[in-house]
Amino acid sequence: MSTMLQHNDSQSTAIIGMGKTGQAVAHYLIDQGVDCQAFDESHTASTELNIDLHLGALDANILKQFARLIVSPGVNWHHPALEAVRLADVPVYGDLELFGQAYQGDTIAITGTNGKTTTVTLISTMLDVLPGGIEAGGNIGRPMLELIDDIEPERVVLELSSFQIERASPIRPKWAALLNVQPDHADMHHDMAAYSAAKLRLFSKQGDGDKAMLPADAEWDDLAHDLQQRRVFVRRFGVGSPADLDAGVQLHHDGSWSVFWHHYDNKHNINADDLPLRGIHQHLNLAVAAQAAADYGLTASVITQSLTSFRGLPHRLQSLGVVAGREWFNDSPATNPDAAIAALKSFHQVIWICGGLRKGLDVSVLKDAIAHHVEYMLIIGTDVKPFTALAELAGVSYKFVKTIQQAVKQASQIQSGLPVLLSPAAASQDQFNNYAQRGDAFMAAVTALESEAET
Ligand code: UMA
Repeated sequence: MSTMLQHNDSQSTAIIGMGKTGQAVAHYLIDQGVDCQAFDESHTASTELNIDLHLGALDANILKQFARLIVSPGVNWHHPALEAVRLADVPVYGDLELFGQAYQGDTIAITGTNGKTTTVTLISTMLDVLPGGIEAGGNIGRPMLELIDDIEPERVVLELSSFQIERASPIRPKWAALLNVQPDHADMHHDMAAYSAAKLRLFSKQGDGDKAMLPADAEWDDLAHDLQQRRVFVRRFGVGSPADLDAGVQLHHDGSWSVFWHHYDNKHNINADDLPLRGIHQHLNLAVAAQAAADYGLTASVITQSLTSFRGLPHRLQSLGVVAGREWFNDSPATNPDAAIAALKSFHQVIWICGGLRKGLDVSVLKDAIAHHVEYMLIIGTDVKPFTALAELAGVSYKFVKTIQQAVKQASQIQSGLPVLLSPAAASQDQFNNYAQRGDAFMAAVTALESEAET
């Protein structure tokens, strides 16, 4: 393979991975007149851009000839070829590095294990009413470099995964939130500490006048203190009282709850019954988004109107309605145990469809949620043993059904007529390309039941 590199070109760039990120990086660099070539380990990768694309295993000796590498978030940061390139002192980054260097506007950044997309979507919907509007990008599905392709927007809201944050020099968001840090991606990060550290880099450049939103849990107190020393305005959110917290969910004595946020000294709240979205975990995301909107000057009535009309995102604890005498819920993006626990807690009792690719995570943490909220477990996927062991640990009846279609069929025949929840607690890639395809397959199987009933 000929690399045809100009060794004296200080910007010559190898783009690693040609999915959405790689394509956007290539597009951006070509526009900048930068000499770049693309590499992808899959033999089926392709591009319509005018760029050399090399397929197959990454070869460190070739990559070392470039002045820098820009690596997609899905490529393991500790890939042996990347480690070898680093040893040769060639800088290795992700797309956030390029974004951080280029973008001069106002950045709102949201990270956390679960709830990022809902929060970012709502913030971008609400702040779009501001003069200059807002653009959303990052892990949400629109590569961040696409946001500054033609004209630079006045403000952006970025959904940032730990993979994106760890691959760049820290940026300085004006408003940044950490939603939660729960076990996930144990297969990609060396340990929880590394995963957590990646997320915390989001705050490391913040300074005077910036705002940081952190969970109320004591484990974030040191970070909050450190940020306050740097004159960052720190907000805390969680389940608790508006007297103690800036935003969150307040539980009332009668078992109901409300979502609250602050605008200067004024507290505002909405009764949870008035919100189309279910579950305290989703309502915490709404509270964070409401606080961001209030901090950007939106009035309580505009925020209330947005929260009460926000029906949520496809696949995220999405009700598919009543079919075959029971309600069906698609929560396919729940690719880790904590996301599934949050979903299970949104119900009194459910029939639970779970399983998939466990990513090395400990599913036994689901035991209590299952014991309290699950009548019957239907297990799909290839990583079966941890889930059957979990059912036995929680004392819940279960069946291994392998496919999502069989799970839906079985669930429709369970006498209790309880709601059926797909919230797998595992990734989808053992049977599907991604969680969206898994959710689509679930919805199609439920729709097929409906058609069967009609014929
Ligand atoms: N590839 C390799 N070697 C590898 C792995 C992948 O060559 O070891 C190649 C693949 O063959 C493929 C390309 O890299 O051609 C895919 O790159 P990618 O996995 O980074 O995917 P993108 O299409 O660039 O999408 C990425 C994010 N994907 C991941 O982080 C896994 C998308 O987040 C994001 O929306 C997009 O950039 C735009 O910013 C998705 C995601 O699953 C939603 N994120 C994870 C999550 O939310 O849990 C973090």
